[in-house]
Amino acid sequence: MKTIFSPLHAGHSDTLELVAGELVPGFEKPSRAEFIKARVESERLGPILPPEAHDLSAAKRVHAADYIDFLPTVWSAWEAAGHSGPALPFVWPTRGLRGDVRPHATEARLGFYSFDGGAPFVQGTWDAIKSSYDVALTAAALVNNGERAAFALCRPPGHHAGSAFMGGYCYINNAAVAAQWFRDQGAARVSILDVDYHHGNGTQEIFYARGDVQVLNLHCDPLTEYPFFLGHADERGQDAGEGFNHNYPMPAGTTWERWSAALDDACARITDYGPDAVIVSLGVDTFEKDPISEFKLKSSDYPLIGRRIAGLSLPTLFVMEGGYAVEEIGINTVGVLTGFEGG
Ligand code: SP5
Ligand code: ZN
Repeated sequence: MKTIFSPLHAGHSDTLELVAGELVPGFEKPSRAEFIKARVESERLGPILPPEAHDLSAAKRVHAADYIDFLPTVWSAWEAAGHSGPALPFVWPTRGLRGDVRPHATEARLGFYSFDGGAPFVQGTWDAIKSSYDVALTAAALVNNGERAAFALCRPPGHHAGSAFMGGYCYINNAAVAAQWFRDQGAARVSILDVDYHHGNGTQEIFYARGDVQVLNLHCDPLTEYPFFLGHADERGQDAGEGFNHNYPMPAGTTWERWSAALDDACARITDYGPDAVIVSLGVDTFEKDPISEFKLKSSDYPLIGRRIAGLSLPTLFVMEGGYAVEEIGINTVGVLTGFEGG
């Protein structure tokens, strides 16, 4: 299959994130994408192509326009306010505060448009976000034009970004953008299968009241794991979306046996739903050696994921999400893709 990749991801580098009382170097770093790209090449998965530039209208189909318009302004406003290090929020409009009045100060807007201190901005961040969006839409077009599958090597990832907020290394929700774009191209139904270790809270929020995009999430139980405040099994969708959201929270220590049973169940639901296309939010932070995660999948498990997804026999767009064991991220990610092609 073809891979879409942009070198502009690399400008989103030398970040910091706020984790449990500490500012630490960002786990979501450029070498992630470079290791994946190198493995795509060494495994001869297929051609690696650059993205085509898109305007932001497709982003505004799933995100608030004011949120999308804010993102390109952050770094210059942050610099103009006298800062030189990464831009991060530190105040949020939680319950009891006004979430309906947009503040003027950049440091306040960062909190207004985020849910955590895990989506930093440096000088190259906007160009990386935009390139990641272009990568997703370019890969989606390949699938829409008849390719059985395509790989959007997105960086930064997207699944924690909601309609009007960033967080968890995510800014624009690439998978959600692609799902809406498929709908706008005429797909009647689209399924999003999120296999990242963390719950895709942004994707769930965006489609929660809709029946035309089914969302299935396999992840660590939010009672004990980030993003903590969404992703429970009783979240089934609302209104027209009732019954079209499915969460599979699993405990720390989960291995292939339990995880693959959830995958089988999710795949059966996709088949029942009968979508025109499936989008895989492909995180490999389920890996046993992932530095921030607690699942225990092995490298040999990843091709089996691809094979199971291939069994759906649907046009399939893979969108890169998380995975922080940098040495093995290429092996595991491309393992899913070669497993898909072999299956
Ligand atoms: C796309 C994606 O995978 N985003 C994940 C964001 C996770 N942010 C919280 C990181 C918490 C790190 N905790 C370290 C615990 C080490 N045992
Ligand atoms: Zn993750």
